[in-house]
Amino acid sequence: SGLKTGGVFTPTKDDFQKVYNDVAELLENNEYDDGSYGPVVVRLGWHASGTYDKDTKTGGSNGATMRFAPESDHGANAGLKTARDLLEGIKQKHHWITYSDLWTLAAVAAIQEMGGPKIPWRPGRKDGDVSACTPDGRLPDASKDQKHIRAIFYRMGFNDQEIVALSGAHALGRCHTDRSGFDGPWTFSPTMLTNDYYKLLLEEKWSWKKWNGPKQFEDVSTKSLMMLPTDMALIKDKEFRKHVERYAKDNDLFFKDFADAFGRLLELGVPFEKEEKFIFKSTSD
Ligand code: CCH
Repeated sequence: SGLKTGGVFTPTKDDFQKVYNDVAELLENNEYDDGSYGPVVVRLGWHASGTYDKDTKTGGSNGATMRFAPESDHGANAGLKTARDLLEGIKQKHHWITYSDLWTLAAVAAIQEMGGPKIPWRPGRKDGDVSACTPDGRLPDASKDQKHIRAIFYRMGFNDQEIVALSGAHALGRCHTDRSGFDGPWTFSPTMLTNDYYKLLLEEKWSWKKWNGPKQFEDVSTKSLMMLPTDMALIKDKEFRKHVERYAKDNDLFFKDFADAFGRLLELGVPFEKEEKFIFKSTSD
């Protein structure tokens, strides 16, 4: 466990593994959604990080500025208070960890606990103040097309292959009418990370859902699954589609590329002092 030198606590890998274990224990809950907080915790890590702008070097997970308005009130962050509140108990117990390290570590724990790949992670983020909040509009708008997706993710520094790999996270969780306005899950197993998102995109027939809500797709055969306009753009666009086909065929390849891209996402813009990354033990190891 951590060393105390001159009153300063220096956490070790074991201390971070304890945080991982405590997060893992909180995730399953039969009262919530599909039985797990995992998806909303992944989304918190992604939205905390996906504000990065490589040209101005602003945004990203460093700072954990989503704790403050106006960022907490940005439309894209609706519902993420659930994840932040869930993790507050962990912060109170392990007060030495920064919110920015905690949120990203929790996203790694959620991916691993939902059957996904190991995501190497390292500490070093510092919490900022309200002045570092990013302007609204840095996260993707689900009603848009491939041009918008590219503009948003290229700004973070990702390429087409990485955009498609990251999008596979939509195997997890669901849309909520009281958060984004959209409704429903993408896959039949929303608490397990698999390449089903890509398979369903290619294999199901999708049509516009007839309802009063925002424009979204539903699967023709069961009408119980959904795709956003931005999800469908990944098979309409030839360059994106190539990667959807690769990942639909090969779950190992998806896991490898997802782990690389998601690990990088969580590190965008962070001035780390140390190179060493930790690979956490999953509960099932
Ligand atoms: Fe996403 N996502 N996402 N998404 N997302 C939503 C939910 C989740 C977009 C829009 C939405 C990524 C990329 C995109 C998750 C992870 C990732 C919702 C529903 C919308 C809308 C929110 C609600 O109503 O609760 C758009 C647009 C893009 C890209 O163009 C990426 C990248 C990731 C992670 C790597 C996860 C997980 C969820 C489920 C959350 C939950 O609460 O179940």
